[in-house]
Amino acid sequence: MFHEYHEFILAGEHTRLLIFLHHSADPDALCAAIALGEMSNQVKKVDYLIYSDKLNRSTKRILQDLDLEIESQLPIVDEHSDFVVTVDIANFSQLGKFQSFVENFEGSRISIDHHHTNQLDKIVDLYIGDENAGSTCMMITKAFHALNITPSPTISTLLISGHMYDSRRFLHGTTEETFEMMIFLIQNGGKFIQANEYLQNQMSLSERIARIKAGKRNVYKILDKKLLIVTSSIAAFESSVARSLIGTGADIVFVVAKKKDELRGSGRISGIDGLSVGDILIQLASEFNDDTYTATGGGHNAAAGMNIAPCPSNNVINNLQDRFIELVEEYYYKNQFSDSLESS
Ligand SMILES: [Mn+2]
Repeated sequence: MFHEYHEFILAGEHTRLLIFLHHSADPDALCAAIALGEMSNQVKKVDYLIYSDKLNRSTKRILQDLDLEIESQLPIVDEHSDFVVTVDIANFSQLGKFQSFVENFEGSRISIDHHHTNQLDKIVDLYIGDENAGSTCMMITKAFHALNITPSPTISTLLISGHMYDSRRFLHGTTEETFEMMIFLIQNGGKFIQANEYLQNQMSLSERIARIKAGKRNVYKILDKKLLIVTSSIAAFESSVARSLIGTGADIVFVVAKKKDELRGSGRISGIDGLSVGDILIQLASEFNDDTYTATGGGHNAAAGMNIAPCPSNNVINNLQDRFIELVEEYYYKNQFSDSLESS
């Protein structure tokens, strides 16, 4: 998979790599980007810069510990010597303030991603996707392994950390091969304890308050006498609130947060066979995408997000949440029906 990337670098026209992360970049995105930069530099002297519109807390801690900084302003670019790679990104709207730069960049663009659906695959010059990898860090680990390139101890630790983050400490996207790759990283000096420490977060007071406040705005519906669908809205920490609702016992949740220029939605699902919250949010976004709003959605079966810009009125937000519940029902019964057809 990464052989094409390897050949692309070796072809030698490009000397600088501009790596873009999704907004509020998480450890999977950041660690994969640093590792990709170092790998590219080992293949052939290629400088690299990493860009992100904001970082999450674990990501900031990693950068602090390594004494690294990432870019928040765009450089002057030369489209002959620079090339762009987006990492852990399924669509341009996830780029935040760098969206229009990447959209309009006329040089070579590459996308490396592990999401279930990626809307850049037909747009970029080279798309490297692996939805079974569990994390972008695991994709990069496999690339080091397949290309016979040795990751440094620091890079190995970062790759362990990024995979642990995205897999929720080996709960999702984890197979026997994951542990083989973990052993590969540990043999190259990766430190498991350090990797785990990067991810230890004390929730801030405001995050805990967001979780408590969301309770007041929860709407729930029981489906098929056994599944609990919950929607909620909050000012911030929508993905944390969504996770906490799953922890509380919801089966499928959708939490929205109103921002100045957009609405951000976060969906989570807990173990309902054949139901993908990523598919549901893609469908939901497509229905709210019109002359007034730009809506995009996507992600994984178990966790996904959506954005609508500009931020819609409360009325439209209510419709959106109602429609989410309807779509869950539609997808759920469609699955039930196709199951019974298969078994008959
Ligand atoms: Mn990821």
